[in-house]
Amino acid sequence: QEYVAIKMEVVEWSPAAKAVIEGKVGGRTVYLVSATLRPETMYGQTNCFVGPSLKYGVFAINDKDAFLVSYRAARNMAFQGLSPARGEVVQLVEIDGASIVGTKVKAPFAVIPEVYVLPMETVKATKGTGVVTSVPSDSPDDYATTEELRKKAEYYKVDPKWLDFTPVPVIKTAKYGELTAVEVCKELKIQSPKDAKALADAKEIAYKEGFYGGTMVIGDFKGEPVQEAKPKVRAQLIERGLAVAYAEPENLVVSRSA
Ligand code: ZZB
Repeated sequence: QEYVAIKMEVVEWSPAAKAVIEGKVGGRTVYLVSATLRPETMYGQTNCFVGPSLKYGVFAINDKDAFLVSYRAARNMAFQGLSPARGEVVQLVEIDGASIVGTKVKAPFAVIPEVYVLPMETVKATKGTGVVTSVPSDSPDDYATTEELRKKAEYYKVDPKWLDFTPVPVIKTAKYGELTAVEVCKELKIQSPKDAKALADAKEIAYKEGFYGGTMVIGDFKGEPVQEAKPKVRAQLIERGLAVAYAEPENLVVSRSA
């Protein structure tokens, strides 16, 4: 699968992240980088997620930029032109996910221009970059997790002001309207991010409805079918330097032998 890696520039570190990172990045601009298959939903980003118990690193991409991602993603990136030298991983500092929570980042193309990093216990270390951009209007996982955090902010150690948003309409579907993920979560009676089976079903339904039956309600391609808008939004993000293409290992093997 070829992902789009969204570059979310750090605006303000959480105090814990600042203590770990300050003075360690050689003056580079640091981006939290999330892997997505749904670039057309970026208008509706409301926050960003990291796994609180996962390890991350800040990796030099060149003299100017550094990416905060999992080590595994940095190693893959080093074979895709995203490191100082091919195959070379340059880790500037290591940091755990819990420390990153509360950091404020820019959200490219989003109606909410700056968003906070929140914890998501179901982030997989083995997929993408380990950083996930959150679109509760169209991603059932994101909706279920942000609702859970609202209910138990203290337990999850999040400041309620980091959750001061509502889902932003991006795509209209005939069956579910403008907030597909919210409606699908209601239909399947999803109560928590731990309802793994129901969430997997919800994700599949939301993907299918959005991709095959969805129309954009926002952005430069408003009114166009999602299938047509998706590659155009992807291209815009990359052209404007707000994102880069990122492939996972299976694809790398194919492209190297090709
Ligand atoms: C924004 C977005 C908007 C996403 C949406 C989905 C949806 P897949 O198909 O299983 O590969 N993701 C990326 N990395 C991780 C990770 N390490 N752990 C958990 N989730 C991760 O899923 C790819 C999607 O899973 C990515 O696309 C990302 O969330 C998330 F409206 O980015 B997505 C119906 C889904 N809608």
